Amino acid sequence: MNETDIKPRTEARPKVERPRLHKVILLNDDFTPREFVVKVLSAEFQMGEDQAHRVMMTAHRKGACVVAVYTRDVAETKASRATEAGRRKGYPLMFTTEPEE
Ligand code: TYC
Repeated sequence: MNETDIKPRTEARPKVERPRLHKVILLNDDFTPREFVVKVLSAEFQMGEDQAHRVMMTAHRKGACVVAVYTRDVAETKASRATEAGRRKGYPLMFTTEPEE
């Protein structure tokens, strides 16, 4: 076989797909103080104060706001940690996750 011959592929090459990303969603409630929501968003989602404030206000006005997207494990861990931070203070603050389309 010289250099120009093409060697047929012998190994199977299964189609790989990128893992689906999952959204972390912040839900509004009537009790959690706004400043506390901003603090949790900054701490858990590495957001600047301004962006955290915009996300909080969007959830406050519309009922919910997408915070960020991650692989499923990371999204679920961050949503649990952020929800737990509110629960420790006795607030009903809630973060959920759902797969992107
Ligand atoms: N609605 C809350 C209040 O008026 C503030 C708030 C905003 C709570 C966003 C949750 O996801 C939230 N104190």
